[in-house]
Amino acid sequence: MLPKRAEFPKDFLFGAATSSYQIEGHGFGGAGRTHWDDFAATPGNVVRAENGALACDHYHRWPEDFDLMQAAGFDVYRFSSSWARVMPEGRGAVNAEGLDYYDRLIDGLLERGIKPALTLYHWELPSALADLGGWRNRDIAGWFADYTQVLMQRIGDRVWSAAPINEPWCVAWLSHFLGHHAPGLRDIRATARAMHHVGLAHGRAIEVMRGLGIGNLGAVCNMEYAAPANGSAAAAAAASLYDGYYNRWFVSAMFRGEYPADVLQGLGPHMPQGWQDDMATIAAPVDWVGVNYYTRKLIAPAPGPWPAHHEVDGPLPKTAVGWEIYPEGLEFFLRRTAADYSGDLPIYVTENGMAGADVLRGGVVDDTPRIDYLAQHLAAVQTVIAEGVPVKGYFTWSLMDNFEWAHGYEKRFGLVHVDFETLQRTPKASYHALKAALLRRV
Ligand code: GCO
Repeated sequence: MLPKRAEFPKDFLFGAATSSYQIEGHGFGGAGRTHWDDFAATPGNVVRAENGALACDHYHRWPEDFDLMQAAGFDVYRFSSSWARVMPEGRGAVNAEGLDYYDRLIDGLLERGIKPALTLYHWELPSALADLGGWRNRDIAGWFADYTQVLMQRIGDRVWSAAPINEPWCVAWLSHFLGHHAPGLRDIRATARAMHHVGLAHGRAIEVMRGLGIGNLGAVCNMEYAAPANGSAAAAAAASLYDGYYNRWFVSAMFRGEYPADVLQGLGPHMPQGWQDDMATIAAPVDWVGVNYYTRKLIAPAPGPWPAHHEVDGPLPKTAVGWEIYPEGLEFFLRRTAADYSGDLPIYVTENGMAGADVLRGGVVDDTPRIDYLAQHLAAVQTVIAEGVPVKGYFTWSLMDNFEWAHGYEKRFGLVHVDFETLQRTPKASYHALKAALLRRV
């Protein structure tokens, strides 16, 4: 059973989240090519080499999708804009169709009484900028600031909140060290640069938006609980380092203007020259912080160069992408974020959800495991709110099934089922359960 709205503070907001490349249909509306198109076109990177060209065709079907959100009683919708849709080459020429599209989305939300929570980058870097080194190139901070200016001077007056970059860890580490996401690099120097430039771009975008008079600006970081795989001191140290570059690096830079010393030991030699001078920009004040949380990892030491550890299979129940279900991790991060970094600022759970083995049968999708997952994580939110942690809202990932990156269309995270042949939407049991919980005000 999901907790009812009435069991949360009066001003607590419920939302659902999506991202541009995962739902829009990047082939429509004059958008430029992105590094995800290139990554997907390279054999072995994405299941069945699928890409976001059609996705959910939200580009045309957004009124239907927003009607579903409104009918469920959501207060706020977290979505992202595509840089290459606004500026197909990443710099210079602006695609008027792209700006018009985001303008329509914002007004479509406002007409339905839903607050627009915008993220300016959710991973689809324009290919023309990837050619110039992408996140390895320090100039990306300026390019991103310019894109922010172009888009926000058009729609910034009507967004409820804005965050520059979704999940800096994924942009930098997952994509440049592990190579699992575009551009698929496995290179420590590229990683160190991306780890720094993504923060610099964040700070520059915050400055631009402040300059435009836009308020309610935040940062969205993903966090994964790192548990030692065994009782040894070496495993504890390995888990702590993992926690450092995954969970502490970005919030430490943004809220304290410093990088964690344990991580700098490994990345320091590969950092761009003069990085210290950028820390004040990276720490530009924000108004809230978003935590994306899904799972935990067990970490054990391993031979080899820094960081000299690896992930070990864990014993807990797992989702369809093999992620352990561990709501205690969400409690931990909400507490620590407030205690060590953001203080009294509002914290939002900006993503939380699971992939399920969801099957459409006779017009119904029984995704009871997802309802249980949401119930456990909402209970975790209630626990820390009762302790005084200022959590002000919760967004489910995701409103609907979509392009799940390297998993293509195979893994389903949605409250709403999407048939990727017909693009028909079917609300799942979890959608109906959440709707019942949200519409109950007493
Ligand atoms: C994220 C992701 C989403 C993923 C989700 C599930 O911000 O982590 O942005 O794009 O689809 O996390 O893997």
